[in-house]
Amino acid sequence: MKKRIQGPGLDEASILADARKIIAPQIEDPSRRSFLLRGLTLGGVAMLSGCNLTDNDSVETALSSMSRFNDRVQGWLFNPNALAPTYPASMITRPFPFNAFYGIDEAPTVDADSFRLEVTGLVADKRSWRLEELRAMAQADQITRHICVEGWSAIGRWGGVPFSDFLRRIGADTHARYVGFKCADDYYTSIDMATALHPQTLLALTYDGAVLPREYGFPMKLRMPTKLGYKNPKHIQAIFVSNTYTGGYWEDQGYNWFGGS
Ligand SMILES: Nc1nc2c(c(=O)[nH]1)N[C@H]1C(S)=C(S)[C@@H](COP(=O)(O)O)O[C@H]1N2
Ligand SMILES: [Mo]
Repeated sequence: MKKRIQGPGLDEASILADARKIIAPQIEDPSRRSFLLRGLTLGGVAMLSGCNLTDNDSVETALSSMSRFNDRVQGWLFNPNALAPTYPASMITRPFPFNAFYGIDEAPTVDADSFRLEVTGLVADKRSWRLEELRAMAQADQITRHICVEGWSAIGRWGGVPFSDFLRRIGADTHARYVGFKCADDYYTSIDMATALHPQTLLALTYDGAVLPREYGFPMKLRMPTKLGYKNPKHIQAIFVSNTYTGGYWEDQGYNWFGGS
């Protein structure tokens, strides 16, 4: 059975190790997890992904399809009403760390007056937005923890427009799968609609009561305390609603797409 689906040069042990990494996080019950992981065969990988493992390309396709499957399972497990912890102002990390795929001096400079937020895709109202128009909407505030996969976390205070208010204002199709973001640097990402609508997901315009500083994402970032740092786009320039998977800057390099709890 194994031999039939195994093409020349395919390393069974490493394929199974990769497949286990992909399905491990989303199975909560540890006894079921070890059962599923121990029992996983190349035939199982082929079955879960609907791909024939005949060459390295099809292994890649199979693993990436399992990864999409894993994203969907994480989406099903996501509790849209569970709130991330919030903290008192005394616990804010000072100074708040900077992180990007470049140094702090290279953070993009965006001109506030000429800035327009582009809105495209499955939305009723595609007109672009000036910063003042976003500032005129009802604002919310949160003190939450940002967790970066590089091994640090920090508590910060962000203010801005609850993203679900914004999505409703632009007449977004909230049954669409994804909301995507393009940023003023080369960074881009996309998130699941359930997280986009989560009550703590904020289109953040301020940090600690002042205009969001350049290095922390001016003119706006999407703040999601339910997701890891790399899912929180800074310097947002364009937002689109879509049913097509578009990945992300880190996600396309192997980071988990769902990236959250
Ligand atoms: N546009 C853009 N957004 C980004 C990044 C980036 O490089 N560019 N890095 C991500 C990562 S990995 C982290 S940890 C946080 C860091 O945000 P901070 O500088 O406010 O700490 O931004 C995220 N969003
Ligand atoms: Mo990060």
